[in-house]
Amino acid sequence: MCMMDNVVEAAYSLAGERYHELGVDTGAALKRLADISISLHCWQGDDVGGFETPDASLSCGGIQATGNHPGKARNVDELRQDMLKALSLIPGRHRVNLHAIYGEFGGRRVDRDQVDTEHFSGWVDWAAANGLKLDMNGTFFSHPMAETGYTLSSKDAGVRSFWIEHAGRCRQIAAFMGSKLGSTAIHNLWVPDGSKDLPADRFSHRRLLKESLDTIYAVRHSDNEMKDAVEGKLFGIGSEAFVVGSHEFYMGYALANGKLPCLDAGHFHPTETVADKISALLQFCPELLVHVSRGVRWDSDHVVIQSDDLLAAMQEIVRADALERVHLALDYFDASINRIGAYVIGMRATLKALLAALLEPTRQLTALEEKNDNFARLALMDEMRNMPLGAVWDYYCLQAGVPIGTDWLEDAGRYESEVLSGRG
Ligand code: RNT
Ligand code: ZN
Repeated sequence: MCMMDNVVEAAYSLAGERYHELGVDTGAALKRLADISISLHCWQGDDVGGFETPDASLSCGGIQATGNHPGKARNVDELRQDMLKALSLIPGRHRVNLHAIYGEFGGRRVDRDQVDTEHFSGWVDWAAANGLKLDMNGTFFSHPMAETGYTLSSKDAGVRSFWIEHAGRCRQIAAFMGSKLGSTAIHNLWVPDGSKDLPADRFSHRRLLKESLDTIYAVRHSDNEMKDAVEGKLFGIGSEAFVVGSHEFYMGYALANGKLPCLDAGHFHPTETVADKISALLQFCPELLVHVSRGVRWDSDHVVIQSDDLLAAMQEIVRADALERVHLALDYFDASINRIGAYVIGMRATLKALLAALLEPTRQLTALEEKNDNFARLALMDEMRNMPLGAVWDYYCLQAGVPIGTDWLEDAGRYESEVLSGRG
């Protein structure tokens, strides 16, 4: 044991006493934290380009990665290597979230209506070999059939049926992942459909989207293999005036059809937060998917940090005793910084926010509230910000065998100079 380890253990023990005074058991909190798996999004590793063709890149469709930091993954092997590097700097056992454009197509052009389980069997083997589970997303953007701005809600029946076929195949792939890896895969559906300027006919597009979804979900899969989530949005790039799949649309659809609403933290009006929506939706649906992201002005996909919004969302999940019911998946893409760094910042921030929530004296806060002692409730909430969370987190990292504190920066920097900088 090195001296640093002693310091971390001593700090943890003192921190434990501070939390104990408030009736919080740090050991129990760390046990609960270790049980939480977050889905790591593959698309941060290559700026949402995918590997369909050698020159694949993110093109129009409501989302955009900005920046040209060198070293992005150029193929599946590099992406896997990068994600494993990132995961080696993050405590816990996690999942990997894939998109249809990340299949292994063997250099052939495989269109979206042809994508199949065989293109993902390599991912399944890789996940199994590395103790990971997988989740899946259909890719309804960066494609000529999405160029009008409409996919599943297009007025063109041919366009709709192309994307319905795609969705069906991606759900099948999710079921394949879930059954092979013995852990339900979430298939999340997000389509970019909408328009830049005022539409004359919102109703028909929404009716068509609903019909397409009904057709897609008429095919049933076992819950043990896969579950469906649907993700709404307020606006996107090129869909500023109208998004067909708005929050209300998908909330209605999910509740009426037993699907998981997916709340993306960056997809609401700036003064709205997903935190407040969690306990509302959990009254009506058994499970939710949260896309952990960070909105900055018009961008909904900045790297996640320990913002107030993130902490509030994690507190809501813990306070509602809903860790089993809320699935967490990161969703952001920043092409302007070291991409492994981006992964690790977001994962560690989310875990730290969860830990802060797990270390909250929720029972005391509720008791104060029930006594109408709202001054004390507010004071205790604010004092919690200065509790030695970092000491508990460092100890967790020590136990998990991952770098403590800022030690991982050196590691990520070395990977950048030794591996990433060699990429053209
Ligand atoms: C887009 C949605 C969606 C995507 C990913 C790549 O606004 O948030 O979740 O970010 O599917
Ligand atoms: Zn999202």
